[in-house]
Amino acid sequence: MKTTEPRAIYLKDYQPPDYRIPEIALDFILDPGATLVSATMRVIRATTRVEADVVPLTLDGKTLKLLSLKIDGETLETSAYVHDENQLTILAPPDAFTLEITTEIAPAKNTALEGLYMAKGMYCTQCEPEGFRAITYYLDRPDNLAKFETRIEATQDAHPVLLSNGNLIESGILSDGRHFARWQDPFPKPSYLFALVAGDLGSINGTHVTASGKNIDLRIYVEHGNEARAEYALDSLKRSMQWDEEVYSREYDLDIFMVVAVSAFNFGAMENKGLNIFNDKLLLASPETATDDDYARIECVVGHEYFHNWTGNRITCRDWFQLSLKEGLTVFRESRFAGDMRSHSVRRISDVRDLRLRQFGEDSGPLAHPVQPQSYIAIDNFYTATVYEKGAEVISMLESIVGNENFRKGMDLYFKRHDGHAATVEDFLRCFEDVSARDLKQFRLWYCQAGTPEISAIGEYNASTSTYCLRLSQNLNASPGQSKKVPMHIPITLGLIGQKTMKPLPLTLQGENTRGSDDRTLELTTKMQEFVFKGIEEDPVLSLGRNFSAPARFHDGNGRVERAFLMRHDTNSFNRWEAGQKLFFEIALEMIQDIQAGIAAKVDALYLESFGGVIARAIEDTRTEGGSSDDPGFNAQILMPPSENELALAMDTIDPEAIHTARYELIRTVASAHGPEIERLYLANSSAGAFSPGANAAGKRALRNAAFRYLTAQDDAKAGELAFEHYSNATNMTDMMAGLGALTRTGGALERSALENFYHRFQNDALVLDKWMGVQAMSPRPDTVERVRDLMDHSIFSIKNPNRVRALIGSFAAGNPLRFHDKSGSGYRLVAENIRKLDAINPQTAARMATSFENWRKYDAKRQGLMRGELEDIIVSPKGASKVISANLYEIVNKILGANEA
Ligand code: B3K
Ligand code: ZN
Repeated sequence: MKTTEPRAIYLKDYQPPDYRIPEIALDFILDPGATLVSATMRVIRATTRVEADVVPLTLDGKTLKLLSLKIDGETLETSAYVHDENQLTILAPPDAFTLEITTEIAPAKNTALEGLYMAKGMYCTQCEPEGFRAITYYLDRPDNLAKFETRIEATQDAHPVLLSNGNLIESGILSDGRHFARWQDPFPKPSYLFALVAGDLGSINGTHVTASGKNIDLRIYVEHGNEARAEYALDSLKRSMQWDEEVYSREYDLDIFMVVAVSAFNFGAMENKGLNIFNDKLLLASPETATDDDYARIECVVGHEYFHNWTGNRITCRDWFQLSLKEGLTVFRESRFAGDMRSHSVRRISDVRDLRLRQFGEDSGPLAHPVQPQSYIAIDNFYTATVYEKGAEVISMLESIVGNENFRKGMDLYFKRHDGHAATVEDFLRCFEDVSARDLKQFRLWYCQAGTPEISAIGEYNASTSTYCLRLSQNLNASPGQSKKVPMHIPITLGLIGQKTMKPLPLTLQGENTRGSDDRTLELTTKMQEFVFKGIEEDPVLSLGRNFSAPARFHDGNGRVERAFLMRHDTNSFNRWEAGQKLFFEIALEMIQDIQAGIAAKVDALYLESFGGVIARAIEDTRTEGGSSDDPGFNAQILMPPSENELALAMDTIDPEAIHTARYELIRTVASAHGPEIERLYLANSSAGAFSPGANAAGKRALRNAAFRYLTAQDDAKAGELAFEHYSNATNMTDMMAGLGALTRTGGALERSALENFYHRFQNDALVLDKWMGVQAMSPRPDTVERVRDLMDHSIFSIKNPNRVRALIGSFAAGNPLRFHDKSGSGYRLVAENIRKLDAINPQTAARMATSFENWRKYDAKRQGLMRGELEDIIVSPKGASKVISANLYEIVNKILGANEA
């Protein structure tokens, strides 16, 4: 815990360490209240910075109790070192020596869930980014790579399974009846990749034979009784391993790959070498307990953590400012994997929605930062959508600029050149410059400049010369700490569709001799550029920013008629979806204005007509399954309007009530206009038959549930009955949740009955009850805040478990804008109270939750005042003195309150 003004760390201050620790042997004698950790390390003075005769060695620690300290077997005199619980300095160490440190830690008291902690009687670790220092004093920084050996000693009955990184080299029973295991990891790694698990766990096993014929032993450890629910994760793991061999020629390197599910975890999962640790929510699935979204997330997170073995573990980061080097790249790899496993268009749509919702919001507010931040107070706060999702978009742009072939060559070179080292973003980009002979200096700005570029297009068709002149321009607004921006290197993919023929036109630039393709990527590198296409024989409609070719806002200059046209005729499925979304946005924004002016809002006829076309096509696709039709998952996406949170992004002053009213009204109007067709779609996609988690079956469920949303749009008694029937007849969790979701809108006895039924059915299953809490927290009904408060008193809720907190409070804050932003301030109070309570228990989770207030300045004065009041109350006491809060929470709240204050 810190008070105010914790120290910031700057990228520009990076220095390599004065000493290296190439080897460490750890010995854990596990005990909930007093675990003894003996660390024996070989320390060598680095040769690069040896000017002074004597260079002290400073090691990081966090709330540690030092029991003993030896150098080369001799206890060190107290005058030879200084220490507190957060640091240990040996004043005049020799040039090379063995250092033995014994510390005592209390895993059972560790509620922050970093370092070594306990969850349901099981010991486990989370060391990224700086948790290892809560285990022993160490050079806890990613540029120190060491070979680890780990001995674990524990009771046999409560902790029969003892795991760490690498290969098991010895195990046995001790004279007092306890037992031990020794693990050795041959691959040097930074401390953030260390892991230990000790518990009473069941497991499922599998094998993967690599392309070169090596057998890899695969094991997933779970609580006893959950084994069958880990099968999908095991299957996903096998497919990930194969995919990385096929697409990147990367094989796994150890003989065994283990994954452990844990019930209390601060985020999704962690890529520790050979021993991934997963939040159980992202590992366990069965048709009765997991939705299709859960299955899809498990598949891609298992892939993500596995892919880190090369992008993150074999090649790690020099310092935490390079975080996107591993995270952006691994999200990129994960996305491509998920697309290959399921549907590229559906995955692209979901990536873009997520990016706009979380990253664009971040980029336009007080927490905006570049993909490579320049400073931080708590590095935990920089595991953000910008570093991850925008970081992945940057890789995707790099691929389109250098081309697929050079991209693969550049990746090969990166693996070859930097394997076994801690690298930087520059090192990475240099590989692509070297293979492609392209200068990526301007492209590098994507890592340095925060904010979302605006790209505007003005197209002009000249029938007499058969040319189409496209003027593209870019603009990037100032962001905190960056007042002046320079033009970026932006790939812009586009197409032209003939208005008459409704066919794509070949894109040949003036001066080119060969006929161009129907879809091409232009590179915008200056503020404004003109491109003239020749041989354009008819007036076209511009399809700009295909597949969302850059993380930007695209202004294509199209009107509603063109959008409706593209919704139907664009040959790029992403842009067909995008045209529908844009049309919806424009119409909804107009309705919002009417609502604010007290005029009855009317739905545009063109939208209703276009929507009719989409349904007709979806029905047709359902009939012609397997043909050239769109997949059902895509049709589900194109049928669903943007969420209230997405609509909020388009407003200068966000009006949560008007947004809610307009969106519901639009859905109701569409439902009334196309009721019979929507019903046909609902019936044609019934969920009958054996359950499959695959893309097609999941897509059909999504499509049917999209139709179901419209069929229950009136939120009246009839809708309630249909929802209850949908819920009661459901044979899988996806349909059950869709039914429950509708019932939380319609309310009444049927809602109560379904919620009770659900609770009794799953009362012993915390993960499923998280969904039950979440769906209630997202109800638009006026009593939701009270309901959430009641649920906080329910025996299943615990503020110490991040899954429970995210399910209840997180769903409310992020998924219920109507009630979170209730004018009374009751939603704000609820969330702020929990942030304050959480901070004393788990600062990382508290800080993350505080970002719910990030865009407080985009609301009206009253709401701004209420939010600011809650934020101030987190950091200052009524008398004006600073409160004692964590550095994590301080950094976030201070930035949210302070920036843009001018
Ligand atoms: N690398 C971890 C994230 C660690 C977050 C620490 N606050 C999981 C991942 O991105 O794969
Ligand atoms: Zn990652």
